[in-house]
Amino acid sequence: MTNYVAVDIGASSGRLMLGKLEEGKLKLREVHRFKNSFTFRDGHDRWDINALIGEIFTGLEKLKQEGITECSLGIDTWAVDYVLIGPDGEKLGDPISYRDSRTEGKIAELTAKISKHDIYQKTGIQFLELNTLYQLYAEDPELLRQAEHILLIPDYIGYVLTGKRVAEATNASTTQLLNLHERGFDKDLLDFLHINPSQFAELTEAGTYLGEIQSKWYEKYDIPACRVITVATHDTASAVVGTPAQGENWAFLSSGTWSLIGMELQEPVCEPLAFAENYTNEWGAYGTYRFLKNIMGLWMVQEIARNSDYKLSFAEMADQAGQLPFFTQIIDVNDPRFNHPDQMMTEIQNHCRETCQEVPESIGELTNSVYGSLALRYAKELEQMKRITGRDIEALYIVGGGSNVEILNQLTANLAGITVYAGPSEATAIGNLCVQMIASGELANVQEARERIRNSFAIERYEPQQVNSTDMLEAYNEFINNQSLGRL
Ligand code: LFR
Repeated sequence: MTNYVAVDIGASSGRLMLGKLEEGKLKLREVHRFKNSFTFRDGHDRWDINALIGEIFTGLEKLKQEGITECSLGIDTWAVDYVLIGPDGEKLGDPISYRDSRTEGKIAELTAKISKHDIYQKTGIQFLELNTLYQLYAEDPELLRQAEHILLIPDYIGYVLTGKRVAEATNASTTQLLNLHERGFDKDLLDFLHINPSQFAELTEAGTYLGEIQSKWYEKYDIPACRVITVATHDTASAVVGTPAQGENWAFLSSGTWSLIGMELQEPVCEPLAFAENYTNEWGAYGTYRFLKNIMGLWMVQEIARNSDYKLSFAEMADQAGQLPFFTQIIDVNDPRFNHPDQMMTEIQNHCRETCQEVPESIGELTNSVYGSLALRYAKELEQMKRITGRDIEALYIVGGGSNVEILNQLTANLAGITVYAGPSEATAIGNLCVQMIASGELANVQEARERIRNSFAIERYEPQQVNSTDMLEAYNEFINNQSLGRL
């Protein structure tokens, strides 16, 4: 029986999960978990990539100690960030985080030279300052010139482990540098950035064999023999594979540091309405598209926790938030002011003050204001997606760590007026494992994978309770429109 290992690293934590298929059921066990965060070094907010790779080896050593001598291994992480590699094959510096301030104002600057419309027609990708396109635009030109290779984070980790370089497609699409129609890196955009196409590795589909871990690592660490598979290396792409959806008319919400709400489509949707509403068409595993929007997500709650020195656990925060009436405040969660404020609590309070709302003071009140506003935003985007795609949405599948927040699941069901299914919370790692299982032939395809997930993990169901959601959504839309007008 094959041992499958998912390395899944998000912006706030990483883990190694061991997965197996036993009597038709997926069995999952956490082997190692570690924290992740960026710190300000050498003028930028940077990830400590060597430390993350060290954690992978620690996890693999634990497996070996348990007696596991062989495994299949897949790596997924957050998207858009990259590592520059010099001629000697070594990184030119620690990768800069997408929350670094270097890209502020860069969309406006760049799109004054190439129109937004042209970029969207080529790429179908939403305009977010964190996209690799704007990061590379803001990059030190000398470093970029020295760089022989540019690898996104999971591709870089795969390269360190195996010595093989690829540009996995689900993650590469988030760069906003892929041409949807030619299904490759867009020559004009690369030219514009003074990047030679050879600096990027070959575009590779999820589910491809990458290589074995290089022998030098076995000399240093006592780890199992690992066969590395290039999975859907973008964590959100893996989360969608790991979504236990059934039938046709469903949407997903991958809920973690970010809330990614969207639909799995067979064709991209780049029509004017999608462009106007800044919807994205990220590439999914097996030729699908993730038609979605980024919503600020639990980052705001994570930051409230950090600002309050982790006085309450996330469960306690949710509990206190749930005891208060919702919608006392409405926050425009996608206001860029919440991207990376010095102090999230103060930023939320200032936003409420400036919009003449009652100012939330306690941790419970602040968390309550975020949850209510997230649920409103989810409901709004579900309506938008129906309008843009012309398709119905009958159920929402919430996966990821945020699917454990019961009150948020119920609020979302109430406001959207549809059934919400919540779980599994480890959908990303599960999606990572399933792509490996499909590659090895143990699972036939994504449909079978999703059926197994449904039969293997507890999934909670939330039916909408009677609320006057139409009035609430109208008030919300008016508030958001006023806010964005104010920002123009
Ligand atoms: C989620 C995620 C999102 C991406 C953001 C930045 O972890 O990968 O999909 O937009 O992080 O990389």
